[in-house]
Amino acid sequence: PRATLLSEYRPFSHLIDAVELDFRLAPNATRVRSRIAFRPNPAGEGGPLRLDGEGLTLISARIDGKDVAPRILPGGLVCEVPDGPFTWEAEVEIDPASNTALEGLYMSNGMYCTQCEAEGFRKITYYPDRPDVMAPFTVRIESDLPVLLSNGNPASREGGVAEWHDPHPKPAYLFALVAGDLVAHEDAFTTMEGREVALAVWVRPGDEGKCAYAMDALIRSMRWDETEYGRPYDLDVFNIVAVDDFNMGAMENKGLNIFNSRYVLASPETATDGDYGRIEAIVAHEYFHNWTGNRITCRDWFQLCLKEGLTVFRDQQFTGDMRSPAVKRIEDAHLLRGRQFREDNGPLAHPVRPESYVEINNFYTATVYEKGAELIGMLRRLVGPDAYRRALDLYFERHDGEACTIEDWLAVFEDATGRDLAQFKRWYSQAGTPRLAVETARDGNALAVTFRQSTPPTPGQPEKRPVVLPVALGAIGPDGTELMPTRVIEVTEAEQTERFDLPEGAVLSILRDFSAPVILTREQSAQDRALLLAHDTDPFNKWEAGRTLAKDALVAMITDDRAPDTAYLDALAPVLGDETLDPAFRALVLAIPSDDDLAQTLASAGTTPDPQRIDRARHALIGALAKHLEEQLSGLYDAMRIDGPYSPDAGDAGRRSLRNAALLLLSHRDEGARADAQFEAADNMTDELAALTTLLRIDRADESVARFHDRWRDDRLVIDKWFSVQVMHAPGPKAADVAARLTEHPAFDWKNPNRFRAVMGALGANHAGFHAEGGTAYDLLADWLVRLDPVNPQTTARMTTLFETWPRYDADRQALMRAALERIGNAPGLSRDTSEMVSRMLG
Ligand code: BAL
Ligand code: ZN
Repeated sequence: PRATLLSEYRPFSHLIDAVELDFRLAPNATRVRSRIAFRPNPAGEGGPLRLDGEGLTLISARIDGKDVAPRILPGGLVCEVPDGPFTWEAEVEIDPASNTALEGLYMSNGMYCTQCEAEGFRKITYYPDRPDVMAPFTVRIESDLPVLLSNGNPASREGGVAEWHDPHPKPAYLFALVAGDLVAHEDAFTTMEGREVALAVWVRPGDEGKCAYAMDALIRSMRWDETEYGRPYDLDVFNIVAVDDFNMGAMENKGLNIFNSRYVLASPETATDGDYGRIEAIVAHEYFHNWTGNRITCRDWFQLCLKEGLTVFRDQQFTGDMRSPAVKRIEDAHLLRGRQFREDNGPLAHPVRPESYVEINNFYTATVYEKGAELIGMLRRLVGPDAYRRALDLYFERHDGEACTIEDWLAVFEDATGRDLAQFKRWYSQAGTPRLAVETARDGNALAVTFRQSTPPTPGQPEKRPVVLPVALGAIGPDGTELMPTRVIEVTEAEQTERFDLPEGAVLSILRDFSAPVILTREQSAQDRALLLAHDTDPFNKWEAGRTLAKDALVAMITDDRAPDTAYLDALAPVLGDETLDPAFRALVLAIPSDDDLAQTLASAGTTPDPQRIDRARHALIGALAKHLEEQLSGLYDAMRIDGPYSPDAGDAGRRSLRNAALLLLSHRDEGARADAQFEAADNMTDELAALTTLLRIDRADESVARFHDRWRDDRLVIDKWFSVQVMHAPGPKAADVAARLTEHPAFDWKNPNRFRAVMGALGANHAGFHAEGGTAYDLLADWLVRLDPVNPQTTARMTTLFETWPRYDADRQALMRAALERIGNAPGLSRDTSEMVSRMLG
C-alpha cells in the first residue's frame, strides 16, 4: 500500500455545515442513515466528492433528494456533485457483532460501542474521515437497549429512541456511540462560568461499586484545568463508559469518553496503587483533550503530537500537583528512557512529527506521546512559566474551533514571547536521541564546562543537526552544601563551552530535573556520585546519582565479572534511612535498573548485551543489597506498615511502595517468610500482588498462584494480573513454557486485548525469558501474532514492537528474531498495520 505523505496535504474539497446520523442498531445488520450538508471549500481544489468508507454495504445514496449512483472504490466512493451547496443522504448496513478489529462500531459483552480515532469512522458510514473536516453532529439512536449515548447534550428520549446534539464542530474521529445495559455512578460539577454539568461513569451491572475513584479524578481534573489553564467545560453532560474490549487505554470523544475498563474500575481489594495512579492520570488526560485535541484539533494525522504531546504534558503536570512533582518527574523520565529511547535508538525511530505513514495507527507511539510531551516541557523551561501561560492563552484564543499544525503552535509561542523558534523546531522533524557529552577543565576557580551534542543516524536520516537543549545545572560543595543553585544554560551548538566560578571540589549536578530528553555521558567518580546521592538539592539528580552508581556497579559485574560494589551499597543506606525524604522517593532509589535498561545501556556503549549475564548480575546485586542492608530493610518493612483502612492517596501509596521494595529484597534473606505472611494477611491488591510477585521472583509461588486464582476467578481485571505476573516473573528459561501453558488455560480469551497483552506483553517484558537461548519465546510470540493479525490488526501491529530491539543482540539472537519477524511478514493476507511494522523493523 502507498504511504501518505505530509508534503502532499491538500484541504478537502468541501466544508460541512451539519451532520445528522440515524442508527437502527442490530448486532449483524445495523442500518446507518446519514444526512450531510456540504458546500464547496473556497480553499479546496474542486472536483467530485470523495468519501472514505470501509466494509460498508451501500443501500442508497441521494443528493438533494435525488438518487445518485456513486462509484464504489476500495476504501471509499466518488460522486459527481453540484457546484454549490448540496445535501448528501446515504444509508449503509454494517455488522458490529463481527467486528473483532475493535475499530468503528463493534460489540463488547452485548454492548455497542465505537472507536473512531484515527480512521474508524469510515467503517460506520461514508464520510470525509479526516481531522480537518469539522462539523456539528446530531445523532438519533434506535435500540431496545436501556442506555443510549452519543456526543454532546441529550436532546430527547422517547421509548427506544434517543437523540443527541453536539453543538461543537468536531472531526469524525471524535464521534462516539454507546448502547447497552449499563449502570451509572453519577455526580455533578459547576464550572467557573456557572454551568451545571451532570457527570456519569457508566459500567456493567455489578461494577458500580468500582467507579468512585474515576469520578473523583474527573472532578479534580475539571477543577485543575480551570485553575491552571483557565479552561472550563462546555457541555451540560460528561459521560465516561468502561468497555472490556478496547485496543487503547481510553478515547477522548467529545462529551463521551470511552475507556478500557482497566483504567476506570478500582476498589482497594482489586486495584493496586499503580492502577489508581493510572486511572487518575488517564481520566485527566482524556478530560484535558477537551481543549487540547477536541476544540483545537489536528489538521492532519502528522500533527498528532500537537494534541498528544501537549495533553500528556498537561496530565503530567496534573499528577505532579496531585501527588509529588519530584516522584512524577523521575517516573516520567524513567518511562521515557524505557520506552521512547528504546524506540528512538532502534529501527522504528521516527520524528515526533512523522512525515510519512502507511497506517496511522502505528504512530501512536512513545515518541509522539512522551517525547512530544518533553518538547512542551522544554519550551516551558525556555520561556518560563508566565510566558508559557500567555502563549497557551493565545493558542486557545486564536485557534479555538480550528484544526491546526505544529507551525501554528510554534507561531503562538513566537508571537507571545518574541523568541525565534526556528532551531527549536528541529526537535519535531529530527528523530533519534541526542547524546550530550560533558567535559570540565579547571583554572583556579574558573571551571570551563564543554558540552558536545550529537545525534546518531536513524532510518532515513543519516545527518543530524544540533538542537536547542535547555540544560539545568547546579553545584554541590564537598561538604554537601549547595554552591550554585539551578540555572538553565541553552546549548545550541554542536560544541559549546560555558564558564562558572566554582571552587575546587565543587561537584556539578547536570541536567537537573531531566531538563532535556538526551543521553548524558560524563566521566564522574563514584565518590562524586555518592556526594550527589547524599546531598543534591535536585530530587531528580539525587535519584539519578544512585541510579548511575547502580548501573556502573552492574555493568562492571556483567562485563568484568566483578563483585557488587560496596561503595554503592554504602551510599544507599543513609538515603533509605533519611526520614525527611518521601518514602515514594526512597522506593525509587531502592529500585534496581531493569534488565532491559541495562541491555540498552550496554548497547549504547557499544557492548552486545548478554541477557543471561545481565540477569545473573542483577540477581547477584539484589542478593548483595539484601545482605548488606538486611537490618535496615527489616526496620523499614516494619516502620512503613500502615494500620487502618486502605487509602489510594500518594502518601500511603509511597509507604507501601517502600515497604514492598524492602519485602522483595528481604525475600532473599527469609526465603519468602514475610511474603507468605503478607500474601495471607493483605487487605488490598497492592500488598497482595507485591507478595505474590515476590514469591514468584524467588520461585516459591506455586501454592499462592493457585490460591490467588481461586480467590479472584470471577474478577476479569484481577485475572489479567494473574496471567501477567506469572509470565513476567518466571525464571528466564521457564518463561516461554509458562506463557505457552497459560495460553491453554480456559480463561485465556485471546481476542480480548487486555488478556492477550497480559500474557504476550509480559513475555516480552521478561527480558531473560524473552531472550532465552534457542528462541522459543520469539517463536511463541510470532505464532500468536500471526493468529491475532486477521482478528485484530491494530493490537497485533502494536505488539510486534517487542521485536524492535533485535539489532542490539548477538548474531544468533538477531537471526532468530529476524526469522520470527520474517515469518510474521510472510503470513498470507497480513494486515497493512502489521506489514508496515515488520518491514520497518527489518529495514
Ligand atoms: N487519542 C487516543 C487516546 C489518547 O491519547 O487519549
Ligand atoms: Zn491522548
